[in-house]
Amino acid sequence: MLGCPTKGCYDSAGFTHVKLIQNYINGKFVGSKREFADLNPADGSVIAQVAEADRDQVDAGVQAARRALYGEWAKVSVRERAGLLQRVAEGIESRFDWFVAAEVADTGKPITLASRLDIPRAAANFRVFADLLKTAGLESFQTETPDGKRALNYAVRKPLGVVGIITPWNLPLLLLTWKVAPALACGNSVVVKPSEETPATATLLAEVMQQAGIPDGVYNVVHGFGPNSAGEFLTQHPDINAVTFTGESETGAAIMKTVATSVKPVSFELGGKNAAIVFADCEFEETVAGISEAVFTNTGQVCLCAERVYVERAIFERFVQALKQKAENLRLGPPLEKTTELGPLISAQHREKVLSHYRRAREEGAVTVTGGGIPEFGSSLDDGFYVQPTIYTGLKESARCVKEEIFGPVCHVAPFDNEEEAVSMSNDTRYGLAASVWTSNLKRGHRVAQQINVGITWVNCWFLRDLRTPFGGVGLSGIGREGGVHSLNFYSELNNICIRL
Ligand code: NAD
Ligand code: 6OD
Repeated sequence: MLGCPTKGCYDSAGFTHVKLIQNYINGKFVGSKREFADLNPADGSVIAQVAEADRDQVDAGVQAARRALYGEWAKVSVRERAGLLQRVAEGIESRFDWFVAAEVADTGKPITLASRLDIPRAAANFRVFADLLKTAGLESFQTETPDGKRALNYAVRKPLGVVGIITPWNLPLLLLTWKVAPALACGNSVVVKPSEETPATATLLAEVMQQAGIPDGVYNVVHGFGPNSAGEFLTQHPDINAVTFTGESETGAAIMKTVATSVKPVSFELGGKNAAIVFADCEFEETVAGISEAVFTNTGQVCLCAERVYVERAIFERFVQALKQKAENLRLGPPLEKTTELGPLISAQHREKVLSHYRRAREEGAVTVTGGGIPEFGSSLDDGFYVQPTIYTGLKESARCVKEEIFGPVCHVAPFDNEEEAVSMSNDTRYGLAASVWTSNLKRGHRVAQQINVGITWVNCWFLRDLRTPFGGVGLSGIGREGGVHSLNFYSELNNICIRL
């Protein structure tokens, strides 16, 4: 296993013993002068120590990535690159149980969720861009010149260079590979800074990269925090060519300021305060199940989760009671238990943030339909960061709990009287990531979906992804689109060539 420092940390039975998770620079695993603890959110125990990259190590990562751009990597043909990405996907699949165990230990998410969503999607991210790479075309125009002759314009793609990739803790490997795969597909080299809360799978991926034959320096991992740590050292670095970031809107704003002076391209996938609109003509049971999933998946820690649910008045009371039932039936428990549906929040600090929103909701006049506190287990899970799935009603649309992203297992349900009102309430936000519309009238589904100011609207479903489609947000929810050819466009420079014929 080439001495990977994460080897032995995780196996299919879960975490086995404490290890040091190291940085990965120029094809080597390296420690640092400073270390920090990686905690298991399910019981607060220490999983591993993590080497925090200092400024010199971030620089070493960037310089390794820069050298890689002009080395062996530059000579790899498109077909070979696609083959390498496929091998990375196979490498993830062949270590499936390790990746699942590492992700579960770091995040506390249920093993069933990591096995169904996070790790398969990570492999799929590499496959989709491997396939796209072989088929994506480019525009060309035959142009009439002023003197009646002709010219031919065509564009070619070039790598951007060294891409800095900074990712959050909620879907660690899924979101990291969503950016690494297209960046490598376009011939770039990358320095990734995974969340300090979830350092493991980015490091396991380094081992996969080595074994797949990705040249040294093409994929580098630096661990640490944001301000005055590896995240900021990376975004401040003069030799990176672009930054792609997923995380909070405020962090996106800070990164934008940092890179503004050197005018670097950015792609930002940021927060959301997503609406779900439920019409009285919806398939009732399917919709209740769909909304429960949209609110509570990953303990509400998905940027696409619905925190505002608008329900047509005719079915409002019945719907609230049915959703309450669903919430109360959700099984909170140990992440490795196959029957567990809801794990903890990521950290004590994040739980305090969510609980402060719960308190504020009550101060703002909310009616607590269910939840609102901390569950009791009578076991070591009481040292973990669990909260109850929670539903509120009765808040004004101007309440802070209706306006601000909470990022927990919680929603506010409000009634509406007509389509226009539902659209207007949904659009009354500074965010604009995702929405869902639930109706058996497809004409209305189209009509409403087209009026909502977001990057993606689902009709009678939620988080159903086709990786070729544009993904991103408007307003505070982000800048740019990734997915399919949109990713290729961000991760490459287009050079137009005009030939007078
Ligand atoms: P965060 O913004 O706190 O941290 C994300 C990453 O940025 C971490 O790696 C962190 O260390 C780093 N970072 C923090 N400050 C930095 C700085 N000044 N410079 C450079 N790097 C810095 O986000 P989080 O708490 O990890 O994740 C939750 C947030 O992410 C939520 O707001 C959620 O909505 C959002 N999110 C959005 C999407 C999307 O696709 N739109 C997906 C997942 C999560
Ligand atoms: O599915 C995706 O590609 C994606 N970026 C999902 C983001 C989820 C946010 O937590």
